[in-house]
Amino acid sequence: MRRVVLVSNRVLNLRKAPQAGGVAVALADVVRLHNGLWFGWNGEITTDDAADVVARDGRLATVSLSETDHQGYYLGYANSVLWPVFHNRLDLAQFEAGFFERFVAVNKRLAALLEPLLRPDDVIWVHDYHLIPFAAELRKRRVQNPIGFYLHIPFPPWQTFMAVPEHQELARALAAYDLIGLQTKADVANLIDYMANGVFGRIVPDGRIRLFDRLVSIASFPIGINVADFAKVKRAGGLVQGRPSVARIIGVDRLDYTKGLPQKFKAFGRFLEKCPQYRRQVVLTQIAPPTRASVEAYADIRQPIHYIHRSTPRRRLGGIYRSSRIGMVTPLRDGMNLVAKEYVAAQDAEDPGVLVLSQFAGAAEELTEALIVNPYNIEETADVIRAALEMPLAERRARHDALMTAVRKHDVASWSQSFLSQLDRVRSVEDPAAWRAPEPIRTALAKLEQVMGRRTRAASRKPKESQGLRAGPSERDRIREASSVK
Ligand code: GDG
Repeated sequence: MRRVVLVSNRVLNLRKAPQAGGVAVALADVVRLHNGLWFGWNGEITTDDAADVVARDGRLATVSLSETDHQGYYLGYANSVLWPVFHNRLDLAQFEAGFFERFVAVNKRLAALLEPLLRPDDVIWVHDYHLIPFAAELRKRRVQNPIGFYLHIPFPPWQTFMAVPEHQELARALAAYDLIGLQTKADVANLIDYMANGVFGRIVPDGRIRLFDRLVSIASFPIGINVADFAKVKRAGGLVQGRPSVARIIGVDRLDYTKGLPQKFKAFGRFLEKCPQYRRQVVLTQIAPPTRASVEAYADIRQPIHYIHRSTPRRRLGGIYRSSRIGMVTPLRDGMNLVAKEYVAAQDAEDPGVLVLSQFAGAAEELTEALIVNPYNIEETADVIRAALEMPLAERRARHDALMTAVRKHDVASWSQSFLSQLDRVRSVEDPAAWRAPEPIRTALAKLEQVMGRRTRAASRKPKESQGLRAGPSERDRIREASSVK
């Protein structure tokens, strides 16, 4: 059986309970499902020499980072440039000299450390924005294996992406992959817009995109959860403020400016103002484990509001979800948001709670039966909290049923399987390194070009009114059509 080599910034110790963080949670599941090797950073910071040693432990191969690498690559380019820009927060991006060079250097070093561990029939699956240049670095080392990339965060509108000084280098790096997977159709549209408008990407007849000298396939693969982990949970007892007569609203978000915590607290406050009869009847419990505390933009977001400012054991989370009347998932921008899916999966189908979901979470594309809100609209969100609390049982059941169908449809197993089989398909078209359109297509294209050439010449001789007509859909529409979700 061929091996799947997962590469991600952070590798978790599989024997320890998973910590907060969507990517790590999902990959821990994938590495258990597939015959896999998981390569990446072990979370430790060491001296330069120690950073060049790969530690093997069963399916894990990990390295540490030096202080300079950690500063420039992780805290710097990945989390102070790419994370804010990809979440539409250009105002928070720190375009500092040296960050990008360090980012590429770390990717180069990691690629060099992985290469000796690779086998000819391995399939390599690289995860997330930290590692965009990883495939290009492997290709420079003549690695020919299929390499796929999955972006866990949103892809921004093309003009936002063009603000990144190194956007062309990033695009070139993306072109080294055979398949790029994104969370949603909206992200696919954004990336294709960027490729068409920003770096002259062109569609080829088989639906891939010719970008620089490579052919790359793009599609959406909405990530999911391990439904069984949450489906059998029991209600949590003894939780802070967990009196049975009190309805709980639950929020679980890494402490991050994209998660919209201030807006959530404001909406909850506004709800209590508007509906005083609910005072002391409803509590908001917010679990907010701290992350990336040394990135500057994260320093300001601790609120003087009561919340659980630490990580909660995963086995307790399910029970907390199940005993909460409302799951409040209101990020300002989110690639997917697994908490929304976990909340749904943990509900009692006979007496389910209600999911309130931001329209800006990727999950909103699938979870259409949630109560969808604009998190910036405090007034509306406050009203939706009330509507959720007062929703009749029959409607709660009907919505939950539909949501559960969606959560089951794209669970973590089908997510990884569909990405990997698409990568196989893409590679089997032909060897992309030596890709040329098949002979019949080349002939057909040549004929089409001749005909179009004749038409254009004829059109330029025709009277004015026919000149504005287009022969067919625009390049952008064609690219979008050919790459829409499989
Ligand atoms: C990125 C993208 C995308 C949270 N607090 C605790 C805890 N968690 C777990 C949750 C969930 C995970 O962490 C968080 O995942 P999210 O998807 O909500 O968000 P990100 O960490 O930002 O993940 C996101 C995801 O990647 C996957 O592609 O959905 O859009 O931003 O599983 O349960 N787990 C424990 N204690 C906590 O206190 N044990």
